[in-house]
Amino acid sequence: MYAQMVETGQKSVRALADMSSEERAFQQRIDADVKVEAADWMPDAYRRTLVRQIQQHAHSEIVGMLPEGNWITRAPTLARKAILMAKVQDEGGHGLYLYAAAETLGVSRDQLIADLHAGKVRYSSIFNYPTLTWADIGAIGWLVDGAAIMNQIPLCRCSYGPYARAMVRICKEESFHQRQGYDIMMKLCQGTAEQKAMAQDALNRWWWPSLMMFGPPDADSVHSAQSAAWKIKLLSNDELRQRFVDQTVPQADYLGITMPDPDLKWNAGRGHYDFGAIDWQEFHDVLRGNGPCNRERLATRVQAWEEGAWVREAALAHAEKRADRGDELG
Ligand code: BYC
Repeated sequence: MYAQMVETGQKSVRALADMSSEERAFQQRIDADVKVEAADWMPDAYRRTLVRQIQQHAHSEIVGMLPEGNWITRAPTLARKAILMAKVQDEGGHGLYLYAAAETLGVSRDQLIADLHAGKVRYSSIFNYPTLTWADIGAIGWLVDGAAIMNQIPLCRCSYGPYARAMVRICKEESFHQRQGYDIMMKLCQGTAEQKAMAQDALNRWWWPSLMMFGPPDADSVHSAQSAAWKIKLLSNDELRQRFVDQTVPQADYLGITMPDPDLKWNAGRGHYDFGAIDWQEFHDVLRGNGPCNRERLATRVQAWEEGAWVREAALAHAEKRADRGDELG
């Protein structure tokens, strides 16, 4: 699939013969699976692509804390509350690893955050949907973290060393997140008819947005061909989406709930599930800022940043004091 993507993307991916000697040497190292490190020479466009993708990813983790964070005070038991708090804190940690990975490319974290708050850069579409019931917390862990793992496992092998290494730890934590979500869904599905209906309702609302997380269809994906040539993307948007559907449908069967898709059926010839058409208009509306919660999410982040100013100032003052005293940092 990777080779096919590079081939079909020939329009946007230049042949080795058309490259400068530096670019050619860079591409040959990528082709030989040598990791690119922060201090290595890299084409400006490779650097820009990584800054774009890694910061979008970092922002997604931080904004992604909000829909679930809303349920920490309403978790049904002490154990569920402790688990959810740990999960949401993990997402904050993922954001920090990813901002650190982006910083190795010569951008400052303050600038990345300023760009997010100014609405100049994206975060994942999925976090612009509301969490209406406790079952949504189960559905997010099961579906959203499940989709995230599917997308992120290949990123552990991507060509940029600092990003790939950050992803290894993130993926381990995402596995726990997915399991905790599925566990919530299992409890609800084994509970009363009303609880099972809550689980089905959450699946109905989160299924299609989860499929959109993988990005536009390959044919409309502007960055895929070049990112595949640079081995930032090892599997295509559609390929990952299909794998996610194939993995998740049997899990829904086990729960005894159904995807909200009348066209979903096993295709023995393809060895995959066929599924219905995704509403790409909805995806583009969300990307343009018109999803159900876009404004609320951004406003909450900006408010948290402003209210946290004193913490950053105190931390800086403390670090300066220690530096003046000649203390070792760390
Ligand atoms: N949402 O050419 P394409 C998590 C944009 S956090 C918004 O295919 P690319 C979690 C795309 O940016 C999970 N925008 O792009 C956290 C591009 O626009 P720009 C986040 C999207 O980059 C807390 C345009 O559409 N994961 O798991 O080759 C709690 C064209 O797309 C989306 C990552 O960020 C979207 N869904 O491929 C729980 C993974 N899809 O930038 C869970 C890392 C596409 O030209 N990122 N766009 O303005 C990637 O793997 C890739 O960036 C994507 C898109 C597959 C998402």
